[in-house]
Amino acid sequence: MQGSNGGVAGDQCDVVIVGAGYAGLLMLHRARGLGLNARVFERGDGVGGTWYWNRYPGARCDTESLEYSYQFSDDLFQNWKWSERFATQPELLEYAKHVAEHFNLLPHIQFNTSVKRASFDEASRRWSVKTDAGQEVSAKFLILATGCLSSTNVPKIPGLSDYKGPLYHTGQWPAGGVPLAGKVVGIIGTGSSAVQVIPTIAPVVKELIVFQRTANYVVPAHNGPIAREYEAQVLANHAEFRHNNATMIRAHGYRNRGRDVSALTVPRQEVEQDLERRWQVGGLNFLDGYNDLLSGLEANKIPAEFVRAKIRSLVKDQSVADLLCPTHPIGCKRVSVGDGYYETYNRRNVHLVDIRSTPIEKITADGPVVAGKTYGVDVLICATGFDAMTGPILSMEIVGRKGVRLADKWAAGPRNYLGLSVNGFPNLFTMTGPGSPSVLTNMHVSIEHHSDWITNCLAAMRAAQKTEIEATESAEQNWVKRVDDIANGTIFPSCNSWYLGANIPGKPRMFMPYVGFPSYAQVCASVAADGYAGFRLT
Ligand code: NA7
Repeated sequence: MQGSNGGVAGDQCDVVIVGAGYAGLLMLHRARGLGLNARVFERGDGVGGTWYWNRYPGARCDTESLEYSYQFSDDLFQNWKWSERFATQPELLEYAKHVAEHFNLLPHIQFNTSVKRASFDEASRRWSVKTDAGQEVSAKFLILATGCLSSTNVPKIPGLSDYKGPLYHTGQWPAGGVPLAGKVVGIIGTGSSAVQVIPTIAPVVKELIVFQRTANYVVPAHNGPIAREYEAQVLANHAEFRHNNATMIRAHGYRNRGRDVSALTVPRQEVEQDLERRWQVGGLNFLDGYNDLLSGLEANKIPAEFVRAKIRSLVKDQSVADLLCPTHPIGCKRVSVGDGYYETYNRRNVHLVDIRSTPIEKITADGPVVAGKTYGVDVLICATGFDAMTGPILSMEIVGRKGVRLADKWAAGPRNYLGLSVNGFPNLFTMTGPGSPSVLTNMHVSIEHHSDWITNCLAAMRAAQKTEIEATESAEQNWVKRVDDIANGTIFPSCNSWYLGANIPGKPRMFMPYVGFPSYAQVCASVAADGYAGFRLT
């Protein structure tokens, strides 16, 4: 492994990192810390990844700001002040810029550049990376920090291209914003993005027509200015704060941790009191009270019914409330966090159209047609989510040993080892990809964990004078089975979520993330301690 800390290299470097979101930035910093010549390609014209693209009205994080922060640097952690309990998109983007500048990362990032193809050359044992600008760069290591929710899903509804008004996807929102005041706006989708858009724009638009396929569980955020007293406590106990959160199944929310007992063994009234307390606190820890709310369908019915009762009490028109009541197990699809979502349906200018019982038949020049009725809209918003986890990786043509394409290898679903490495694709690492806890966790913790693990691995290789690492086929098979077995002990496979790829027509159905950050981190640590067991090092 050669190394230099110089600027953007020519056509040879040690490491190519794809993506300058939070994962890519940290990986770049870490690789440079090892003295490697690392280069990032980023398709946007700035850093921030998810927070660069998702600029829709009301966009904010659903993990609390102090937890959704890089924690590897005490200096960085102590010297950034968040304004709100749940940070807004503009502030999250500022944070990414601040980090890039603070660690002098910008000279090593090439913006407005998409990687189109990466192939492993068996003669030179290097990756050849080709960009949309026609550049070709050769690198020893290829690290994909492409994010999990960065390939937008625009539904293939007949006639969509006939629509004459402006059409936007929440995940590709124009940087300058979109004028919506006084307009009739249609929005398709009621996931986390829509849950943030709907209450934000309802007061300014003339009419808002929401096309709902699946009703969603939304718990309150109770967002507001960050509590400075709490912030001071956290800053004073940074190491403990970081450690405690990493012991939680989703790597956040230690201060709201629950009891290690089944909800079914506790009097119902007591469980409901706990849920009410959590509802008043707000945030994603709503389901953390007991150990079986996400693993037992019977126990899961208690919080599900609790939220449905809340919906019925918050929404005045009971026929609308009925439509807004989800029927799938709570948490099976990602729970959304937001303020004022259900109450927004009490507004006279907000209309809910059920497209579960009668799907959108087509879209005409004027707008969507449902049950023979055309809903004329001035602006149409697709809040229809993403081809999650595998989408961003497979948007590039990745070719490993013996000319095998990753898209072919993953035709029946993603297969890898530790969610980090793929058999047949030496010296390739995926960050927060399928097979790792990723989207089920506080992403910052998962990102730091992966960047630490990869950095330590590269350092260990250098120390042992190894130049190539590749997951073995059997380690990969065992890992895929392990991820699947764990998921099968939970409620996750019981509904059609994007965790399973079920939102994308034709995508193989396979539960992609690993459930449980602490056990995952433990396995990764013991693999490294065992001299990278399950990997072939040459
Ligand atoms: P999500 O959570 O995937 O939500 C997408 C929404 O769009 C959801 O309500 C979908 O209904 C709906 N959808 C998707 N395709 C269609 C079609 N073809 N027709 C009608 N409705 C459709 O994406 P978000 O952007 O809201 O959130 C993504 C993540 O970002 C979120 O989980 C957080 O991690 C942050 P469905 O449920 O599939 O029936």
